[in-house]
Amino acid sequence: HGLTTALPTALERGEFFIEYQPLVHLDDGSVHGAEALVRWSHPQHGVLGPDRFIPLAEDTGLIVPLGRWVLQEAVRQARSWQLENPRTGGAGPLRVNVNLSPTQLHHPRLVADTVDVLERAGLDPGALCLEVTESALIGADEDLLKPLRQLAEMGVDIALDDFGTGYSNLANLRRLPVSVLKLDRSFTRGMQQHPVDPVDLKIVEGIVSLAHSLELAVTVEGVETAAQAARLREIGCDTAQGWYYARPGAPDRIHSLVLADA
Ligand code: G
Ligand code: G
Ligand code: MN
Ligand code: NA
Repeated sequence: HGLTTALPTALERGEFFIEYQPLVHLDDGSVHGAEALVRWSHPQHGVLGPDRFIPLAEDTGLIVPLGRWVLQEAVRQARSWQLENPRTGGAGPLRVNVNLSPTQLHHPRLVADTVDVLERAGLDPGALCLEVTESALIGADEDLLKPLRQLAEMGVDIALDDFGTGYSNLANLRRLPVSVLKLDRSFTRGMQQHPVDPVDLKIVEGIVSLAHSLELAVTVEGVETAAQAARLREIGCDTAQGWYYARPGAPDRIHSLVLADA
């Protein structure tokens, strides 16, 4: 239908834009970084979320140029937040998370493109986190993992997104070049109930303890209330993302939050 025909030229027409949602440290609420979330400002249908067009972009191959554009924009934006931060005088600890879809993971230029984008923007590889879904890495062989391993060796963080929704063998985590688990929102939801869902609580405690024993950091998604945040901090989760802190928004919003910390 209409979206399918308009998608291939939407990039040239400049119809995509990025919103950023902060990731905060659970211990003190300070900003750790932000996740880049792409949107399509469609001339007839208005603003469309990624669920409406990412699957289409995957099927048509447009995800490769679109994903490269998101990476380039997000990396430039991160560098600009760092430079604007008077506290750090441009060195800046602020990081940016970018989602990678399975097709991008298989693309032969993933490593070269990423290195190129980082160098052009002057961003330290350690300030970039690439999010890959658990399902994209299930059964991944060494050929698929090699580019991620190379990026990890350069200092890029790799996060396992939507963790807990796939069926990965937990013991397999050890062989993946990941440094962060992003715990799926479905677990965080159980922390919001009164009383807290005891099974969800046990699962989250177990995952956090396993993750930490493998030296992985844990980010929790979908934090909507102060009570949830407090509970997840007690359990030992490291960073959090959710409407309680901020909805996805314009890049200036992240800048203001960083300044408020400073
Ligand atoms: O923006 P929203 O919070 O509705 O995100 C919905 C989903 O779209 C999330 O799972 C997110 O990972 C995915 N998504 C957002 N931006 C991108 C992107 O630039 N590339 C890919 N591959 N997925 C994205
Ligand atoms: O990559 P992923 O699909 O997990 O991307 C995050 C998605 O979750 C986006 O669609 C974003 O708008 C949404 N989101 C972010 N914070 C919250 C929250 O606190 N609650 C809910 N219900 N959704 C959230
Ligand atoms: Mn994500
Ligand atoms: Na996610």
